[in-house]
Amino acid sequence: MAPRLSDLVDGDRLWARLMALAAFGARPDGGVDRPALSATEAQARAQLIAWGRAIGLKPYTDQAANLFLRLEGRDASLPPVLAGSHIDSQPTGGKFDGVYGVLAALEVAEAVVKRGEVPARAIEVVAWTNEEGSRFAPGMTGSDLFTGTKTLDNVRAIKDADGVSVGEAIDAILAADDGVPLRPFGLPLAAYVEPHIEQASKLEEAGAPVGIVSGIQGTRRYRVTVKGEAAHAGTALRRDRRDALMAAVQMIGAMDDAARQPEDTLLTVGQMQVTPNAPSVVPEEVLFSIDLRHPDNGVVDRMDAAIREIVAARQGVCTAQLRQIQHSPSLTFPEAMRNALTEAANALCIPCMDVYSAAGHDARQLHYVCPTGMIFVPCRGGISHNPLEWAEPEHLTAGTKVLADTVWTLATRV
Ligand code: HGY
Ligand code: MN
Ligand code: MN
Repeated sequence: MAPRLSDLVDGDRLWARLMALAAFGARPDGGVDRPALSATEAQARAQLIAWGRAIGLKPYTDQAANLFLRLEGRDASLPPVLAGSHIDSQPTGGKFDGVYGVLAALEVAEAVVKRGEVPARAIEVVAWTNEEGSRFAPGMTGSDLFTGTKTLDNVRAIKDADGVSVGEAIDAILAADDGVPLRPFGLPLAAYVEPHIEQASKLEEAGAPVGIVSGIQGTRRYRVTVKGEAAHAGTALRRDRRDALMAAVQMIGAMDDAARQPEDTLLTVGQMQVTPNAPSVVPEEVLFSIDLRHPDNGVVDRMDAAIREIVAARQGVCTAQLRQIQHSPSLTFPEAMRNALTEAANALCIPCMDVYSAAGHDARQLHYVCPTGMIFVPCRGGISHNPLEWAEPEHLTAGTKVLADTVWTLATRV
């Protein structure tokens, strides 16, 4: 009897590649800073392409610079099975967020090649562009463009803090590619599976090496611009001031209070730009971000109304503009996909449990175009978006084994 595909998963090779990819954008504290569409990401992309080509995978890309590594199946007319995640990181990122999913998928492809049996469907490894949204906001623009939820013009116009547009950055990445053909967006898919670290501590607390993800919580993201007037900190009387930062602080305080009651909604103001940002000048303009999340769409929508009301009511003598840049309702992955993943784990006698994703992932977009599922593995203390992010090799291997047997089942089913 042919070995199970998972028997050919090589955890040491997976770990070695994880550590090798972590070198691109390595921080002195052990973390990773690999901004989307940056030179360091381009180097990591080239390394992925080289690994893929060495095992017979054919690279493809698209106008979003998403990277696909394709292992042909017996029937090229059948939609492929896709697996992967992203390789861009937060500025204070870790070695595993995103990259684990891409390299687990690559490991599965290599196991298929070693097995020597060609499945009916092609299997493709994917690294989505700009999942994190830290350099270019909002994130997930690669999977948004692939699935048609955003238009290329709008995405290309997004700029980073230095005024570089997504369009310029994509063009530079594509120009640096060596013989990687472009494909249109929207390739029909048989299924998509995304392995990822949990970025919370439910699996670790339960002692489960693998989580079968039931769904992803909903989110709305905003940018608020408050405009006032620059003035002298020593001579401008308070009654004459139009202080944009004080108005913003009032708004954020009121939003924080509103988010605590009645349900504790996750509200994060992670980014703030003050102009002119000079100690002795009354701030004339403030731009701040809002990241709002909750599993219940009704709670997110009620907070949306509260935020809009607070911005309007707390402008004072300033003016304020709120712009929603993302709205993704909470979702539940299909039962059939979750069952397939659970059956693969059970057949391997790998303990698994259902787990909900509080973090966002590209699987959110793929869910609306093909049967989609996610596999989580524990990360130490649930720490992520932090250089201390860590995952145990045996858990990463276990998740990859579950991915392998699930992908094989999906790729041999026609
Ligand atoms: O923010 C998120 O949920 C994802 O980790 N980028
Ligand atoms: Mn991620
Ligand atoms: Mn992340």
